[in-house]
Amino acid sequence: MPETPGRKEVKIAKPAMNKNDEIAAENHRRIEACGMFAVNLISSPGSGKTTLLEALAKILQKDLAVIEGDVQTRRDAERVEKAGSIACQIETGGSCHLDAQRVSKALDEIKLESLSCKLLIIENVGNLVCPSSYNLGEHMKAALISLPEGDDKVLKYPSIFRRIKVLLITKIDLQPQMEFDPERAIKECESLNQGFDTFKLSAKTGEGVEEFCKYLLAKQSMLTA
Ligand SMILES: Nc1nc2c(ncn2[C@@H]2O[C@H](COP(=O)(O)OP(=O)(O)OP(=O)(O)O)[C@@H](O)[C@H]2O)c(=O)[nH]1
Ligand SMILES: [Mg+2]
Repeated sequence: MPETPGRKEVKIAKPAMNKNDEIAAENHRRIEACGMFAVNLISSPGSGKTTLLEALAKILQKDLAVIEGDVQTRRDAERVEKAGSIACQIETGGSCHLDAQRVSKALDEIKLESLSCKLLIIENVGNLVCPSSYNLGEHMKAALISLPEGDDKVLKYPSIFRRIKVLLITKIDLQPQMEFDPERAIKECESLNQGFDTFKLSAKTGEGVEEFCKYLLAKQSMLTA
């Protein structure tokens, strides 16, 4: 293009997200080639992500592989391994979310292509905001809200609730002690998102866990049908 005097051509850099999405697409391709269904599990710290994964690991054993994301420590991966599943820890060293590049390295570390798991669950760093913008290569995002957090969180942190395919209302065993109206959280989520399923569960009593497990396995079998 001829240059107009006084005007400078400005090259616009590719947005950072494009690179992430490219790597996420490659992660997705690798996961699908192994016949696994992948979930990106997102919530505030302490909502019960790892406790749910321990409960799923007890049922699924080596049919489940988990990638754990935390700022620091290998604690969550150790918990999942102890419960019987394959686990790999990502320590972000400060970052408040996982990205596709880190997950790609973790897929290498667990030797994805040599596994014969049905499900891959990625526990994101405990944070309700930042993880929502980064695709990791998953088939679906699932968000947890636990009863002690309060039933008003969906509209306060809408970005993740717009993107989820599953809403998990956790620590349901605490219902008698908590002023938490599950229907309020579900209704507010419906105002943002018309395509999600809901499970109310307790990883402590086991309520709803088997049902959620069957749901995930049904999603996996649809991949290979
Ligand atoms: N009553 C009750 N407590 C639960 C349940 N699930 C988890 N907890 C408790 O909640 C606390 C936090 O659980 P974690 O599973 O470590 O939470 P997390 O979401 O993995 O936390 P981060 O990895 O730090 O983000 C622990 O003390 C658990 O025992 C549940 O279903 N009922
Ligand atoms: Mg955890």
